[in-house]
Amino acid sequence: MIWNEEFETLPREALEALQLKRLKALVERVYATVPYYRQKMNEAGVKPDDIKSLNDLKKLPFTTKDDLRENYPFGLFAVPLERVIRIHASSGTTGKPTVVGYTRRDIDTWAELMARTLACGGTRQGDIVHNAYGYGLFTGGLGAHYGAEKLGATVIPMSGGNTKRQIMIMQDFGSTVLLCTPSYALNLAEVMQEEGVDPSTLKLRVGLFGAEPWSEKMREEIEKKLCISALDIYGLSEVIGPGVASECIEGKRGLHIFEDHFIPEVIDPETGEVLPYGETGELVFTTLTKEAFPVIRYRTRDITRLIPEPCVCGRTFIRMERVSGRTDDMLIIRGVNVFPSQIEHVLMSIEGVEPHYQIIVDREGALDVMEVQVEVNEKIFSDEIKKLETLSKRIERDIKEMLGVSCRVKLVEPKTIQRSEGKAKRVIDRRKI
Ligand code: DLL
Repeated sequence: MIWNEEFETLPREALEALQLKRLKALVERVYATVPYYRQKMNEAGVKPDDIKSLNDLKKLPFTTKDDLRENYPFGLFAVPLERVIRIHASSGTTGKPTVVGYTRRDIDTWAELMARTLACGGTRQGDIVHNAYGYGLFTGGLGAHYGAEKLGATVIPMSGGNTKRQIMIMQDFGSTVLLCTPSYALNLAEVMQEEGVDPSTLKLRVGLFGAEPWSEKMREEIEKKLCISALDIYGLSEVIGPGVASECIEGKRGLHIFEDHFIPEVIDPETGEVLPYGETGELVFTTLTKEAFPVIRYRTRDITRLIPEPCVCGRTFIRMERVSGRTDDMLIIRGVNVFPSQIEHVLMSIEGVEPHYQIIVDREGALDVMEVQVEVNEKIFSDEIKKLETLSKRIERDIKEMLGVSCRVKLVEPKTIQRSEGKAKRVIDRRKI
């Protein structure tokens, strides 16, 4: 179902005209109201008047996480604080969080975008939306909540954690749509099994999962274990939260970016050069309608590519491929670039290996060493030692073949790797460089 037929199916020409009009207004407003942006534009020698076509976007300087840090907490707000009715923040791995603000209109826009996202996944009025994204400073919980209400569905504001209770509520209230991170969806499936709850007896039909990278194999796993359709939804606090892009139930391939509100670009992360459609690089966003916290050419560090071909669902918005990782997730092991998603891909194609793993990187002398700890199922774990050894050797060989880097594989007992209630932590880097 398309929530906003008028905008989501705009012919490209009309869409681009709308984007240009909004872009010009944005640049003018930001130049006038945010000293930091004004200074950066002056340094780059570009004035609001220089934006005459969408192509001129690339004249504008990028905004990075460091720019946000330098202006912590409210320095990049484009409206006085009295007009900000909500604050969210995302926790970084180090130091201070990234802080974002919303005016009343921003909250309305966000609800509209999340209503679109839910509808994209086939949610409609009458659905019982089980929202297990965390409520709080994280944008997942409240973002999805307002969208579900706007759509007219019945929302259960579960938040994360307390997994057994989540399952009881799902059974008793008849939840039909599940919202949470993909790693938490697997956690739910596992606890259901432990508790003897057969997922096919639940009313769950579809899950909208995001906030962390996951793979096609993991989608299959979740679909099988929870007896639902699993769709990918994407967003980040700096741009608005969830509601930036989402997969549709009809196409289930690539996430539609809500281009009437955000302009995407994919750049070469080394040179900053804009790449043609189809090429893989770092995703960059410009927000077109946000009032309190607009961003210009924000470098997300997420790696993907844009898919311009039309989709069966009828939406005219461009799609992005599922995010395969982050430029800053990339591990450099003895000079070889390694993404956790590549390791996940190898693991998931091996029978008996569970989708629970952790990558531990350390340094022995001058040498990087990588250990992959991975759970195997009960059946394999009770096999004789020799079989387990053969299996770990096989995984080591497959990883070496795929990534060109050797690692140690440690098979661990079922349920020993810590389960996530939100974003899973896949990598522990103990090197002190
Ligand atoms: O994670 C917003 C969100 C909430 C998205 C709920 C989807 C569902 P942040 O905490 O600011 O915001 O983290 C943003 O998470 O830059 C990506 O690296 C990652 N991420 C988000 N969605 C996906 C996804 C929310 N579908 C960061 N696939 C982003 C891969 C994702 N990574």
